[in-house]
Amino acid sequence: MPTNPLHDALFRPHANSVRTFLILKDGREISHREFHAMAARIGHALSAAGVGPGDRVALQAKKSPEALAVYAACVGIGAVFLPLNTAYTPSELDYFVGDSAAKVLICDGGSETQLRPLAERHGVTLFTLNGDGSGTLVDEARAMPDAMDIAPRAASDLAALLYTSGTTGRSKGAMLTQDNLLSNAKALAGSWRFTDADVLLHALPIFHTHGLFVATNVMLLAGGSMIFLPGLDVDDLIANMPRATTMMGVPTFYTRLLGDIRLTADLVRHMRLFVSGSAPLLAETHAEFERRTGKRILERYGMTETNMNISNPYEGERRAGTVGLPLPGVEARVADPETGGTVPQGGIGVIEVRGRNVFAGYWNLPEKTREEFRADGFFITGDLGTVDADGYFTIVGRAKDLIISGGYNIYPKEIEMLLDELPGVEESAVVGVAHPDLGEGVVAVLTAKKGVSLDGEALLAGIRDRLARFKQPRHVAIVDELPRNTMGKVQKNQLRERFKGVFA
Ligand code: MCA
Ligand code: AMP
Repeated sequence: MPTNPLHDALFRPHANSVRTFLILKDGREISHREFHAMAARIGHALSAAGVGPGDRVALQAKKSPEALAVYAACVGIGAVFLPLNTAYTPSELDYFVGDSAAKVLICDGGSETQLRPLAERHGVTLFTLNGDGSGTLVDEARAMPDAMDIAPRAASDLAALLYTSGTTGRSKGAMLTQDNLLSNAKALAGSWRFTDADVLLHALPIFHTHGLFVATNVMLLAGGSMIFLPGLDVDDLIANMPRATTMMGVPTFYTRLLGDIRLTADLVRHMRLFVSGSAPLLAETHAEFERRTGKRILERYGMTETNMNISNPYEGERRAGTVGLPLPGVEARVADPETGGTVPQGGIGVIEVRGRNVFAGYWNLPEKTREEFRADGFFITGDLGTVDADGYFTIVGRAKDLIISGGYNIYPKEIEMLLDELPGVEESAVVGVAHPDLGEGVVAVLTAKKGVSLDGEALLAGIRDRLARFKQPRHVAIVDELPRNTMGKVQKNQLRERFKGVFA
C-alpha cells in the first residue's frame, strides 16, 4: 500500500475512533471519526477544484474545526498547507498568494468581496470558510464522500509552507516536509509524555507552528482531545481548566492568568503540564506561577524553520530563564556569529541546530537558504545564547533585528520601509521595548524632512491598510536625529534605552 507518513501517523489511526477530539467553547464535541470524515469531504472538495499533490492551499480563516480539517485534508491529498495570520491585510495577502502561486485561497466570508480581485489577478480559486463552519468550501464538501483517497507521499515531500518575515523586510516561505513535522511531533509527544488520556487547553491561533504543529500534531499523535477555544480569554481558560490536563501558551497567557485572582493551586490541581514558548518567559513569571499554583512551567524554544529545538525536561529540573536541553534527535550548539567557530562553554554566541526537525529551505530562495546554513548542515537561528556545564541553553538576545510581541514576530525593516515612504518622513527606526502584557511593544522613531512638522497619528493612518494591526507601532516619537555610530549605523540600543519606559 502506498504510504503518506504524516497521514498514517496523525490521522489514519483515528479514522474509526469515537473518542472526543475537539471540545468547543459551546460544549459541542467532535469525535476523531467525525473530524476525519470532515477532512475527507474537504479533501474531495479541494481535489474537485483541481488541487493535486504539491499544490499550495492558502487559508486565512477564523479558528474552527473546519479550518483545522483543511490542514488534515491537505495532508491526505498531498497538498501543501499554507496558513495565514487572520490579521494580514489584503496587500500582505497579495504577496503570499503571488509568491506561493497557491491554487486555492480560503478566506472568511467577510473578506470575500475585498479578496475577489486579488484571487482573479492570481488565478486562484476562492472559497469561503466562516468561524461557524459555514461557507462555500463546506457547501462544496457537504455531498462528498466521508473517506479520502490518500495521496502517496515521501517523507521529504512538503506538507506546509509557513511565511516568516525577514530582516530584509520581505517574507520568506519556510518549506516544511512531512518528516520535519512528524519527527518533531514524536520528539515532543515522547518528551512531554502525551497520551490519549490528555486534554489540551487550546487557545492559540492555528496559523502558526505553536498552535498548529506543536499543539495539534502532538495531540493527534497521542490520540487525546483538545478544548478548542477561539482565542485567549482568561474567563474561558479558567472555566475550562478543570476539564484539562495540559496547556500550551505564549508568555502572555501566563501573565494574564497571573493577573486573575481565580488562578489558584486548587484550580490547576489536576493539570500535569503547562508549556510556554514562542517568546521569552521572564524568570519572575516562572517563579510567580509556581508560588501561586505549585506548578513549574516547562519552557521550550523553537522557530518556524526548525519546529521545536530545545526544551526543559519533563522529569528533572525545569530551570527558570533557560530553555533547557536539545530535544531527542536535535543537535544544538553555540557558535561565533561571524565565523561559525566554536565558542568556549559559557560564552555567548549564535544558537545553531541540526536534525530532522530543520526545514527544507525557503520557497524559491536557494541563495537565502544557503546563507542561513553552515557547511556542515547546521541552521543559524539568529538567536544569541549560552550553554552551561549541564547542557542547559539560555537565550540572551537576538543577532537578528526582530521584535516579538505577544508571540508574534515583527520585523522592524518591514515597518521602516513603509514609514520611510510617507510624505515628510526623512527616516525611521523601529524598535521593541518592554511591554507588560505583550513582552515587547513596537515603537517607531522618526525624523522629519526639513521644514516639515510630522503628526504621529496621521502617519499611522497612512500605513494602516498595508500592515497587520499587531505590527503597527503603539508609540510614535518624532526626534531631531537618529543616534548613529561612527560607521553611520543607527544605534537601536540607544533608542531602546531612551524609550524603554513608554509602555510601563
Ligand atoms: C493582538 N493585538 C496585538 C497582538 N495580538 N498587538 C500586538 N501584538 C500581538 N501579539 C492587537 C489587536 O490588533 C487589537 O488591536 C488588540 O491587540 C486586541 O486584539 P485581540 O485579538 O483581542 O488580542 P488578544 O486576544 O488579547 O491577543 C493577544 C494574544 C495573541 C493572546 C497575545 O496575540 C496570541 O494569541 N498570540 C499568540 C501568537 C502565537 O501563537 N505565536 C506563535 C508563533 P486594536 O484593539 O488596536 O485593534 S510560532 C513561534 O513563535 C515559534 C515557532 C515557537 O517557538 O512557537
Ligand atoms: P517564529 O519565526 O515565529 O517561529 O519565531 C521564532 C523565534 O521566537 C525564535 O527565533 C526566538 O527568537 C523566539 N522564541 C521562541 N521560543 C522562545 C523562548 N522560549 N524564549 C525566547 N525566545 C523564543
